[in-house]
Amino acid sequence: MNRLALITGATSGIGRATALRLAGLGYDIVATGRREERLAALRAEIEGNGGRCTTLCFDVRDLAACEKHLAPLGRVDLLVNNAGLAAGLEHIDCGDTGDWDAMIDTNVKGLLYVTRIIAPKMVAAGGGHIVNIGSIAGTEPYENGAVYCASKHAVHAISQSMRADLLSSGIRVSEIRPGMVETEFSLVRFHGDRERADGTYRGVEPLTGDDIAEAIAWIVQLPARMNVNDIVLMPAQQAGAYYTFRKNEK
Ligand code: NDP
Ligand code: 8X3
Repeated sequence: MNRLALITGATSGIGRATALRLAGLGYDIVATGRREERLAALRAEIEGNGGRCTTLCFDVRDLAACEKHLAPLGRVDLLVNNAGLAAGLEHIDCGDTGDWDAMIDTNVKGLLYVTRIIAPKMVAAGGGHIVNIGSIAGTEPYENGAVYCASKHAVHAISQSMRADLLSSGIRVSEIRPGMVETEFSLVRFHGDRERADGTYRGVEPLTGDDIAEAIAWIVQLPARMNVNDIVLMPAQQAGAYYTFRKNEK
């Protein structure tokens, strides 16, 4: 029987790359997201490569939908809590409260809802691995990013606590905290403004979704006695939230 990996937010970026990479390692994939046609395309690609993929289309902010889709799953060996977003980039006095709700409800509450349904299955099975996608924003608060940074600080705290909670059940918890990764992230953050989104990566070679997927593939293949608690992955041109070297700029 193949191992099963559940990846939230697999319709683009890091999640999609991770689903493909883990399918290549022989995992059966359960891929989630809200965009049905993207899920169908992912499934076709995995199946075209000889893998197995189930797709579940729902919003992680909706607890009832999480329960409806995830409770029927059997054994889950690996959960990648990836679904998330940044919405807006403004000073706190100008922020959009709808954006704030979206970030907190998705990045924090959505991750908790999914974990609450899957972790007991791992406890019952006597083991498993949970990989949470945090961010450098989880330890480096930056101007204009109060709520996104708060949500990723929460992911960082939750990851540490859940690691302790699940230790005696043989469940490993790892957190990956990337810097700049070129995905749909900035397009979503800037509400579809392509020019502004592209500006994020001006003069920089950012990480790719495949780079993060590669790290996840490494982490999950380590011997059972080993765990990566926390890994910060950066583009070579970025040292931190405030330090990016952009080529061709003074
Ligand atoms: P993308 O926008 O490319 O992918 C985000 C994924 O999350 C999509 O599959 C999207 O699917 C899903 N998602 C968003 N909201 C919901 C929701 N309410 N319910 C279900 N799924 C949802 O961005 P990334 O791949 O970059 O982002 C993945 C994770 O990586 C996020 O947690 C992000 O915070 C984190 N991260 C990203 C970095 C970057 O620079 N790109 C750096 C550090 C961390 P759909 O829209 O179909 O629902
Ligand atoms: C995404 C990277 O720098 O926008 O988490 O926080 S950053």
